[in-house]
Amino acid sequence: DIMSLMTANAMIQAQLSSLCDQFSTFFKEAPTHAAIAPGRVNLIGEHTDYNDGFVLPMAIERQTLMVASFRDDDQVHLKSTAFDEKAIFSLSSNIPTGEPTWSNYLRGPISYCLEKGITPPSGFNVLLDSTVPGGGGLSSSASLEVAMATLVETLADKNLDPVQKALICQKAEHIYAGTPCGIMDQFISAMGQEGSALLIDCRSHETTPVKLDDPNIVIIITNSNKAHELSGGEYAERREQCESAARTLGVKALRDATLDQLKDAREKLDPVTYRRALHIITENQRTLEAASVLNNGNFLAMGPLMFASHESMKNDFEITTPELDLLVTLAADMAEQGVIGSRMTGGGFGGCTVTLAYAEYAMPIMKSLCTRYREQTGIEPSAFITRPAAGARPLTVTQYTSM
Ligand code: GAF
Repeated sequence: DIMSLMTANAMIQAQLSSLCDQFSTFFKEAPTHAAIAPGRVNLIGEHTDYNDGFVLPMAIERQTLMVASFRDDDQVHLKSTAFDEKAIFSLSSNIPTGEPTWSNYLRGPISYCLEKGITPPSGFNVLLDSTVPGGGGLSSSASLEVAMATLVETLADKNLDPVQKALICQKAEHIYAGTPCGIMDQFISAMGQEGSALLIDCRSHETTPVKLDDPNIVIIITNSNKAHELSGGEYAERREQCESAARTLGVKALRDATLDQLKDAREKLDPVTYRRALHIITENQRTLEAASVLNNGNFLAMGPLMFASHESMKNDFEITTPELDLLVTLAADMAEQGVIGSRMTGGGFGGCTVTLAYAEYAMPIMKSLCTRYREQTGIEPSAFITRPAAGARPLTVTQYTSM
C-alpha cells in the first residue's frame, strides 16, 4: 500500500537530510555523494547458505546511509554518527585493519572495490548513520559493507555486477571482521527487491523473487535485546561441523545429501554432528517448501514451516537462546489472535525473531509479545513491522548541496 511505502521513503529522506546537515557541520563542506544499503530479515533457511543450500531473506526498512565528498589528497576519513573517533587511512587496494573497530567493516569493501578497478579519483570524507540495530541478527554489518561498496561505486562512477559486489563484501567480512559467514546477508542487502523476499540458491547464486506484498499480511521483527556476537566461535564451529558431516557422507556440501542418506550414515556420525546435518537437510526442504507456498499465496502453510524451523534450530542446531525460545512460544500461543508463524532469524545466540501475522492484529500482537516477554524476563524488548525493501543503491544529495 502506497501510504506505508511513502512512509519508508520519507524516513530515508529524513535520515539523509539530517546526515547531510551533520556532514556539513563536521567536514565544513556539503556532501556530494550518498549511498544506502538495508539490513535484512531471513524468513527461513538458517545456516544453509554456507552449505550451498537455499535461503529466503528480504531486505528491511532499516538501513545504513553514507554521505561523502571528495578530498584534495588520497586519504579516506570515516566518521560514524554513533561514535566519536574518526578512522583515517590512505586509499589503496591494501588497506590494513585498524582503529576504531567499526571501521574494519568498511576497510575491506574499499580495498576490494579498488582491486576490482572501482577506483574513485581521489580520497574522500564519509559520514555514516545506521538504523539497523547492531547485534540483532538483522545484518547490521552486511549493510555497512554493502553501503560502503555502493558509495565507492558512485564515487568512482563505475559499477560492479551486484553478485560480485556481494562476494567482495562477504570476503571483507571473512578477512577484516573474522566471521566465516555465508553469502546470504551481503546478497540480500545488495539485491533486495521492494515487495518481495528472495529465494537464493547459494550454490548457483540464482535468485527468484517471492512476492510478499499482500496488505493483509505483516512481518513483525521482535528484538530479544540480548545481543549476539558471531565472532564468538560458535558460528565457525557450526560451519566446521557441517563440513565434517558432508565429508563423512561423501558429498560436496550438505545441500547434496538427502535425509535417507543421512539416516543410513547415522552410525558413522557422532550424535552432535548428526543433529547439525539433520537441521541443514530439513531446513533446505522447508525453505523450498516455503517459497512454493508463498508463491501460491498460501500464507497459512508458512506457520508450521516457521515453527518447525525454530524447533530444528533449538534442538538440532542449538543456536537459539531461552529468550528467543520464549518469544516464539509467546507468538505460538497467539495463533488464535492472528499469528501465522514465528522463528528465530539470523546467525543465532541472541537477536531477533521474525513473525508472520495478519495485518489487522499486528498492533495487539506486538503489544502482547512485548508485555509478556518483559514480565517473564525483566528485559525490555523492541518490535517493529517491516515490508520487503529495495536493495543498495546510490542516493542523490543535490537538494542538500546548495547550503
Ligand atoms: C549470519 C551469516 F552472516 C549468514 O551468512 C548466515 O549463515 C546466517 O548467519 C545464518 O543463516 O547472518
